[in-house]
Amino acid sequence: MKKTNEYGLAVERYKKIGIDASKALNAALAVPVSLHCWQVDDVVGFEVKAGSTSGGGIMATGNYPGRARTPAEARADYEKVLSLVPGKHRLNVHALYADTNGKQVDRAELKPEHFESWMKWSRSNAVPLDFNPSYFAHPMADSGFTLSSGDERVRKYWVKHAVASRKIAVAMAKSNKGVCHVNHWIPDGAKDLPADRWGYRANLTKSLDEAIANERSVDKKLCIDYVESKLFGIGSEEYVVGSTEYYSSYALSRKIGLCMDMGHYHPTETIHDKVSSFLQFHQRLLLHVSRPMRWDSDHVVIFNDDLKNLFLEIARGNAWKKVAIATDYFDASINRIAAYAIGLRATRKAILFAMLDPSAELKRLYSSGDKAGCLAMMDEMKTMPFGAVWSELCKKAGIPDDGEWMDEVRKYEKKVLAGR
Ligand code: RNT
Ligand code: ZN
Repeated sequence: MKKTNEYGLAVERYKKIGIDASKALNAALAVPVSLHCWQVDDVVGFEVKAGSTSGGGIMATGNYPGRARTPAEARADYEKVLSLVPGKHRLNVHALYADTNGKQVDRAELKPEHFESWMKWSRSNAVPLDFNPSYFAHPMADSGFTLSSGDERVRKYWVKHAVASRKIAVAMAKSNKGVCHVNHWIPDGAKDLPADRWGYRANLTKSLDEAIANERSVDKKLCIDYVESKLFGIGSEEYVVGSTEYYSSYALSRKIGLCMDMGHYHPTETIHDKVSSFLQFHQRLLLHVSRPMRWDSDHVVIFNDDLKNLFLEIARGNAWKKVAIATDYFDASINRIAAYAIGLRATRKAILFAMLDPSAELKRLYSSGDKAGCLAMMDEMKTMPFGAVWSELCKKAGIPDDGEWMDEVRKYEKKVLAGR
């Protein structure tokens, strides 16, 4: 293929600093990003509900028209999204997106058959599935506690859901001839000072051990479990049972994965510095790529410093094999297909940006004492002809370039979304 002039010049510029842009571009395309199923419908899901429920501490705000109301509508939307985002993708399905043909199926009773249509879609689109038990938006979660509940009936119920979910994950892994990443996030926590911080955490340990660590019926080579920590939620401002300290320790002691969500820390705290700490000891990390705005607001991900710094850290530690990347945000106030495309394109851009990092040279400069030279180079990387490499990446993937894809969204909005 003939190189465009702009790309050819960019290749030369990167070559001058020892970077092979075409190699970086190919490497960036190969990193799997798991697309969250829940931006399509504002985390509502397709369950036939058992009763009124509380939200579980998360909330999508806005009422932009065009929300997907059925699995078929959602899948049509994912297909549109996938035509607008370059690179390798997976689809991250939540248990509350079960496709049960109008039948009410209790979460503790969910089986692989209730996700058969997802697995079929996954195979025919060559998009492997990941999975999440849904421990929220359910009458059994109304007390604010699930796996950590002091009510044995409630606790046992969610343990059952966890095991059922992990079996579904194994079926998904087999269907995709690979593995399935399973993320456990629970909303458990207290709005105000709990009298007993200890009991809930002890209960959670007991539940996780029953559902994961000591559960022998699930193949751990196929079902890769992660636990997601959090600092606060709506209605759990004072105390969250599954804190970072708690889950980091749990994951480490039970040899399972740890999930870091970019919105789950103090408002000015970022996660890039944590990667090299956790990966000294942990086996693997799952990253929930999100954008907090003053709180865990789950804004659409953009190509900002937080995102760049996160992937730069993975590149500088060559840790791509130890991290799984998944998007997690939901904005109901703008076109949802565009929300997906913006966030997934930004994620892939940040991966490419990291692949183009002159890590070896930066390390050499720094360790030789030339800290100013290192800082200068880091800053100058931001104004390299990155856009030309990104355009080439889009072209190679057969995906519309910046400035082109939004028209596709507008057409889809007129043709499909407007009719909902
Ligand atoms: C909530 C967590 C969790 C959810 C999804 C829907 O704060 O980030 O990952 O967003 O499971
Ligand atoms: Zn998350």
